[in-house]
Amino acid sequence: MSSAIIVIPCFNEEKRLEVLQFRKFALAHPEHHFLFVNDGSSDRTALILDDLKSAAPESFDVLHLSRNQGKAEAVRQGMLRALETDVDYAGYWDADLATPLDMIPEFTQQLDQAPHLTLVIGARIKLLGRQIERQQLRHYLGRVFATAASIVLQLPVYDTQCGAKLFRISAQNKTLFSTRFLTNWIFDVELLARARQLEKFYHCDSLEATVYELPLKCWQDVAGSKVKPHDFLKAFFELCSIYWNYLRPSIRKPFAPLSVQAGSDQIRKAA
Ligand SMILES: Nc1nc2c(ncn2[C@@H]2O[C@H](COP(=O)(O)OP(=O)(O)O)[C@@H](O)[C@H]2O)c(=O)[nH]1
Ligand SMILES: [Mg+2]
Repeated sequence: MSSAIIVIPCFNEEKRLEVLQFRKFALAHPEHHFLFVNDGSSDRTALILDDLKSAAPESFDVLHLSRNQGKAEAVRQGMLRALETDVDYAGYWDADLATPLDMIPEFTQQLDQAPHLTLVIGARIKLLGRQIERQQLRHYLGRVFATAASIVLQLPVYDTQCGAKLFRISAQNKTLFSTRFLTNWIFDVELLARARQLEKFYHCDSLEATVYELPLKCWQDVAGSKVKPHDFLKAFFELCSIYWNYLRPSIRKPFAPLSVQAGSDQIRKAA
């Protein structure tokens, strides 16, 4: 049975963290593990996470960052540690469980069934027979943003911003997290832009062939979001910055060297 480690970024989550849901899932799925990243929270988040860990250290671990650094850096720190772990897959998931934990086995199944896939991302598509409950304004703003992101990336991706993603452990995926992100809330787009660079400079397989968007059965906007209305405006400027720093045709050097293990495979393939 395949195993996964899921990074949960947490900033002041004492009111939203559904500890019981995590415990229940961990009991039913001992093959999966959680790494909570406490991003310098000033409430009781640290205590709650430490309790969770001491009750079941085989399922839960906590990384405490001494000061708040934002979701992108918290996820990056967690993923760097997760990708070094002896499991099959590593991913990240929003702490508010907008995407329920029950979806994790569906994500792992996709990677199990299709060895050519390196990344599965959740997609919030409002179809009949699914429960996608999103505030109308955020849905429409989100659709405009997603369309702009897809144009900038030149990739027919539907939903870059869903907070549930699972990566196959590979040197290529490690490279994606190797340096600090330029953006915060839209680092998911930056990740795909980085992967686009690996395609261009190291002839890695194309994102069209290796990324799978999994339409979620259930997703729910959870109150208490830290995203503010002006973040949407900021997101469009950040999108321009992603284009400029990663995707403009005149770029001659990738954001980071491909790590050695993947490098030798890929360079052999390119030769
Ligand atoms: N590490 C870190 N995580 C954050 C921060 N702000 C939000 N998050 C986490 O990011 C995830 C999504 O946050 P949320 O406020 O629900 O954003 P939304 O769902 O996009 O509206 C949750 O796991 C939060 O704990 C932050 O400053 N640092
Ligand atoms: Mg949320």
